[in-house]
Parts: sequence; structure tokens; C-alpha cells
Amino acid sequence: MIDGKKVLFSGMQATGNLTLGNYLGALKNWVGLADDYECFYCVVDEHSITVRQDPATLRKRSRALLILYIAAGIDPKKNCIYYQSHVSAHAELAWILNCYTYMGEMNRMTQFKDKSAKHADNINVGLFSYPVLMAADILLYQTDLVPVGNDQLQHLEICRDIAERFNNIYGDVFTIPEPYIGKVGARIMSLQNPEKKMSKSDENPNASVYLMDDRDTVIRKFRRAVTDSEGQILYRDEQPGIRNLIDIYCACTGKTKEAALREFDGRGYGDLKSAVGETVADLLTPLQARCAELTRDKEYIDGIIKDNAEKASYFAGKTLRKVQRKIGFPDRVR
Ligand code: ATP
Ligand code: LTN
Repeated sequence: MIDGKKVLFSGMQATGNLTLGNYLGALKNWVGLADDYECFYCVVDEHSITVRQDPATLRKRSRALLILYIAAGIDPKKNCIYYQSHVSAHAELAWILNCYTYMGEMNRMTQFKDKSAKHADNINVGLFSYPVLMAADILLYQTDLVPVGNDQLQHLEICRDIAERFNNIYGDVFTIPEPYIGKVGARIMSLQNPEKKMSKSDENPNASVYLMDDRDTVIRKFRRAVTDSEGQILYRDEQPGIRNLIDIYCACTGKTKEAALREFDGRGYGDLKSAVGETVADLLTPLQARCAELTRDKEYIDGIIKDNAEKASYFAGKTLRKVQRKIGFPDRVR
């Protein structure tokens, strides 16, 4: 609890260009949560280096992601938006928690298996202990709630296990976090293979709509979206491509599935694809303009980066010092 409010923490990596899936499935749902919770939204740049990064690109993308959080409507005065690498407590607690985590637990993590298969030439120890750093992120703020997608639930579960193990030895040090199940964010599927989720690391550029795609590109990608030969606009498992288009349309407009189906009743796939393309382009155009505007305001963004890193460091430092004391590290001499 901070000032009587429950604490909510989430983070995103600045690797690759963010997609419509990241926006509709995560970012958009974070807006407004600060009315009810004390929110920390981190750009997890330390997680990014588990896969080799070009330094200039990482720096640029990390800033772009932080700006995107703000452009999406997350108010940086009410939410703590910051870079993980600016708060050294993350790396320090991660080291400590490494010593309370078993190899066997990490070996079970499916993301590690997937990512090490994908990056067979660089299976580094950081990639293996990625979930421990994620646990440190969460536990440092005595987080109550973590909004995450299904793919991250296994990591949240291990975070809880580590926290409980630590508490069993040293008393109540960490709050045990729960997944935040809010309005369910849409799961957006690839436009080229609707059985697979839309992902920023997809090799086919037509599979994903990137948040920075221009209007024509967005409309073209939807026009080329893979559907089926049924010829009827229905929402069912046999038509995953059409279902995905309806899901995207509803997530962007706030309309219900039933209303969308009524609207497109008797119309052709071409109509649906154009309408969804236009709707997404209408959503992205102002978001891109706001990003451009904020990017130009260097002083304002720098101010936010500095103030929020200080705020995060304050709360993180309190937890870290408590942990250090509990495990027997010598007191500082003042
Ligand atoms: P990668 O391709 O590098 O695995 P990704 O695009 O799958 O990345 P993540 O960085 O793993 O994205 O996820 C960031 C956030 O966006 C998570 O909360 C995740 O649940 C959400 N997210 C990612 N893709 C989608 C999607 N297609 N639909 C809904 N939510 C998504
Ligand atoms: N692993 C997450 C990003 C992430 C995160 C976190 C999410 C890092 N630390 C703490 C929630 C809480 C991902 O790849 N989506």
C-alpha cells in the first residue's frame, strides 16, 4: 500500500517495434488505473539485453517506449513511468533473489526454452535468470497487482514462490503479488496466420500492424489479412481470421461483438477489412502525432525521466534496505 492505495506494477521491453497487439492487449488497459492504484510502469531495458542489442537502437527505442506510455494516456504525474536501469535496486535485488531461486525452477520456464531455441548462439545466464529480475521488479515496490498477459503468468507464479520462500525464512518482507485481471484486453492474432498471436518479432512484416505504421500501410495490411472461404461474417472458431478482425474492431471502437456483427451482417469480407483498417488508422494517427509532439519536447520528457526515477528509487530503496538487513548484510556507517 502507498497512501492507502494498492500498488500495481507492469513493464514492457523496448525490443522491436511495438504492435497493435501490445497496445490493445496491454498499454491501452493501463490507462486510468492510477485512479484506483499506485501505478509503476517500467521500461525494462535490463531485460532487453538478454538478447544482443545494438546500443544506439536500444537507447532510441527505450525512449520511444517511455514516450509511447505517455502518448497512450498514462499520466506521468500520476503514474511512475521510468527506466529500470535508472533504479539500481532492481539489479541488486535480482542478485539476492538469484540465491533464493533453484535451477530446477528456472529450467521449467517455457519462455526460456522458446527464446534459447530462437537464439541458440547466445544462450546466456541472463536469459536463464530473466524471471528473477522480473521478480525483483515486482517485489521491490511491495506490489499487490500485476497486469500481465497469459504468456507471463508462469513468471508471476515463480515470483510468488520466491517471495513466499523468502518470507518463510525472514518474516513478512514482501507483499505477495496477484495477477491483475481487469477488463480483459483483446488477444490480437497475426494478420497472416490468425492461429498465432501478433508479435513484434514476427518475420513477416504483413503479419503485424506496428504502432508507427502510416495510414496507407495499415489499410494495406488489413486488406491483405488472411481470412477464409466461408464468405459469411460470423464469430466462431472455424473462422479465426474474421474473428480476429471483429476483435480488433471492437477493441478499437468499444463496440460489443453483437453490435459489430449486426453492423457487418450480409456484407462482404472486403468491406470488413476496409472498415477495420480505417478504424485502426484513425486510432493510430493521433497516437503517432502525440508521440512526435512529445519527442520534440526534450526538456519535459527529461524532467519526467528524472523525477520518476527518483520516486521509484525511493520506494525501491526502502525494500532493498529491509532485505539487506534481514539477510545479514552489515549496516551502513553514517
Ligand atoms: P516478442 O515478439 O518479442 O515475444 P511480443 O510482441 O509478444 O514480443 P511482449 O514484449 O512479450 O510482446 O509483451 C508485452 C505486452 O504486450 C505483454 O503484456 C503481452 O501480454 C502483450 N501482448 C503482446 N502481444 C499481444 C497480442 N498479440 N495480443 C494481446 N496482447 C499482447
Ligand atoms: N517479461 C515481461 C516484461 C516485464 C514485466 C516485469 C511485466 C519485465 N518485468 C514486471 C510485469 C511485471 C514481458 O516480456 N512482457
